[in-house]
Amino acid sequence: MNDLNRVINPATEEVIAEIPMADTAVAEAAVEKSVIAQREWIRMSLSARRDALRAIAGTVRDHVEELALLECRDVGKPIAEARGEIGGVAECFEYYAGVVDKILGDTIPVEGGVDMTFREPLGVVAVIAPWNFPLPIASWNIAPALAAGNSVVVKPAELTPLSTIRFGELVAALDLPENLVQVVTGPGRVVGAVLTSHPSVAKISFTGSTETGQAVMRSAAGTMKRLTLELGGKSANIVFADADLSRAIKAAPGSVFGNTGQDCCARSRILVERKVLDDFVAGFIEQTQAMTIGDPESESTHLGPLVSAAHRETVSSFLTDDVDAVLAGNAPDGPGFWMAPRVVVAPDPGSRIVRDEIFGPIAAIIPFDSEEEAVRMANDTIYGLSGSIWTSDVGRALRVARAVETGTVSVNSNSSVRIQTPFGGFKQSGFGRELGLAAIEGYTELKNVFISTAE
Ligand code: TXE
Repeated sequence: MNDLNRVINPATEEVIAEIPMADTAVAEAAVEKSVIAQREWIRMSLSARRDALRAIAGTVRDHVEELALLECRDVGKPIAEARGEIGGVAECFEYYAGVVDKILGDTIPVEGGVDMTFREPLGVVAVIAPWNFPLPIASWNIAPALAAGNSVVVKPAELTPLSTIRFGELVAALDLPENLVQVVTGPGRVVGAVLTSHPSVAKISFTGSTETGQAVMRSAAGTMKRLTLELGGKSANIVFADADLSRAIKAAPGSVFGNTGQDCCARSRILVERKVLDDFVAGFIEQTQAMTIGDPESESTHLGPLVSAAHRETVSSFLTDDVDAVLAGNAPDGPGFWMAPRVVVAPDPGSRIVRDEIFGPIAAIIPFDSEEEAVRMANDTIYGLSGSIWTSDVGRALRVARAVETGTVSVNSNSSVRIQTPFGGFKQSGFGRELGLAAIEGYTELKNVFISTAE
């Protein structure tokens, strides 16, 4: 181990922990230990592996408050949301405990024998996690990886390692193969570089920026690693004039400002049919102003600070003098990396606000005149992660849902993620799918076995 990483509470700017940063040798040793752990794991019975995943879920449930408070202080996330998200981590392990003995193959009709397929584990999986939903996103990858018979090395983001470190300690205290799940803290350019190039790592599950995802792909190419990449987004929330407008308005602020906008599924482009634009804008600003911004440890807080001073600077860089932004709330003065929500109506279609992932509390509301134009605008982005359609016309809902180039889309809802359903991107939002049974494909190799029945 080398330097210490000073972890800061973004709501107070206080140092809340000092974490050792792994160097190359520590990261390599973790991979080697993971190889041994995987061999032991895969020799265990199906029922023992199922029970192990249940035990992980159980220990997370027993420590929900502690893990939620760590997440709240580390990310600046409102405690009520953090609690719900940690509950989701337990559910994720419960779900994949049920999957352990349901990883099926096919029997395929062929001449001269019997042909069948098996889904074999990959070996060591490295999970490189982001700072916006630290333990939830790590769990979406750890749980299916384990269920499919792999071992895992997790690298949390430098800014927010605390919940993942504690999770690692809780898992280590269970009666599981030693080093089955290891947490290695450290910088992406050091630990990440080892994990993405080490010949004994079979797969990388990465969540982060599109630029870093490209670097991960390049590094992983040398040893042909399997990849799941969940990258940026610029999702559209399309509101047609025939929608239940009050429901659409009520739901919209949370879908872009939730987690203070630091959400890859943030609906940061709200496309509104021009006929209802004025009503929508007025209602949206009113609902946003009703959100409580402040102490993340208060149960009534809706929005906390941004994760770091540097990130607030990046987000603020979108608010140039030529941007006509409506301030829709009051943030505390500081200490803390606060930023009140901003709403920009009808921005220039070529502007950074419309094209780039902001990852902060800035929403663009953009008018459209026809269904065709709405679809064209929704697809006019390099990203394709999530999105929503608000309409009372079922035919239109299905037409537009099929036409938008995005991995997940909701109708009359702004939700994106369910443990049972596949989640992942089109285009430069990445590839591979997390969650649901689909995730198992990403953690297994498909093996074909032919047995001759010739006499
Ligand atoms: O992300 P990075 P950053 C987007 C969002 C945000 C921007 C920058 O727009 O403003 O990315 O955030 C590790 N090899 N998202 O700089 O760099 C790093 O240590 C291997 C969207 O924090 O992508 C961390 O664990 N790993 C997003 C993880 O990658 C490397 C969530 C993510 O960091 C590495 C987060 C390397 N060379 C940011 N360099 C989403 N999809 O939800 C860094 N890392």
